[in-house]
Amino acid sequence: MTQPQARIKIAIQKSGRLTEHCLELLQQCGLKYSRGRDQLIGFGENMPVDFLLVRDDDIPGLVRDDVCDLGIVGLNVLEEKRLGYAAEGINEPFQVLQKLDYGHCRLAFAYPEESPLEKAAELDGQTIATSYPKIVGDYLQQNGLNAQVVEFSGAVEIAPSLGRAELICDLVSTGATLAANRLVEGETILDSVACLIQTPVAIPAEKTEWVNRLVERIAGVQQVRGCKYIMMHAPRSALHAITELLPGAESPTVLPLEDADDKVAVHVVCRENVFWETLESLKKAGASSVLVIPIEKMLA
Ligand code: PRT
Ligand code: ZN
Repeated sequence: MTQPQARIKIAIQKSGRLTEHCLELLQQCGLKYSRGRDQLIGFGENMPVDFLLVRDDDIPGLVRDDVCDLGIVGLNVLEEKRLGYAAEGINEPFQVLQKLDYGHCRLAFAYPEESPLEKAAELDGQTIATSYPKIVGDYLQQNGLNAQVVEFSGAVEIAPSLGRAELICDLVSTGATLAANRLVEGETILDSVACLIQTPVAIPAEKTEWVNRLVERIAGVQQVRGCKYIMMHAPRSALHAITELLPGAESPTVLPLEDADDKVAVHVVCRENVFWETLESLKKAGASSVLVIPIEKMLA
């Protein structure tokens, strides 16, 4: 039986934009779990892996302090915390193992529609409201800009209308929140995505096997999620053009078609997602009966 101290702990967001994605990822790694009565811990039933459900802001600290071996958190939160640690002289507080395929957003400046400001170079002397004062402060310093930063812990987008700031720097994904507040998006200073992080402390021997297995499974799930199996019919003469159109395609399997000398069936694994635009281009290039099929598991 696994000793209690050999169980792996992974910190994930308790309730927010990353939660469902993180739980789904762990399930796809084969983890079956039950939730504690307080709902703050998920106990792995078939692997020595438990997860802690916490606020996303607490995840970097839990991993840095080795309370958890692994964590999943947005790069925006990580970067803000990393700058905080760096200011205290603590370098490399966590290892970023992998960027995941969810939680995409960008940290960008935004200006009121009627503002004469248009680009970051015009920020001197302005006041910027943000929940990410360290990232914004670092950007200003790197670019030799002399603006003031005011920290807002939420509802940053209303700061200009409250007269607290001339502009904001906040996370954007669709842009709907900015538009609803009559703000115009400016320069992006950080492209963010959920990241898998690991404690800076050496993993004890009794845990390494399962930490490595979990990390490998996460990588495997990520790899396969972006992949698609594509099948189509194509004129033999268009084969080259069609292969060029497929994102991240490996050498295709080309099969003859019964009663058609000039046409073949093409099967190919694409290592990137395939969008409608690509299908339309394939059709234009002569392909027909195009099928895009998700891949469940792949062993390289
Ligand atoms: O309670 P807890 O502290 O854990 O949660 P939280 O409220 O701090 O975080 P949460 O759940 O809102 O977001 C978790 C993480 O998701 C963030 O740290 C980002 O890494 C990522 N993420 C992705 C986003 C967004 N997209 C996003 N759009 N986080 C926040 N937003 C907000 C943004 O701040 C703005 O208010 O959504 C609004 C803008 O969205 P659009 O679609 O209108 O542009
Ligand atoms: Zn938070």
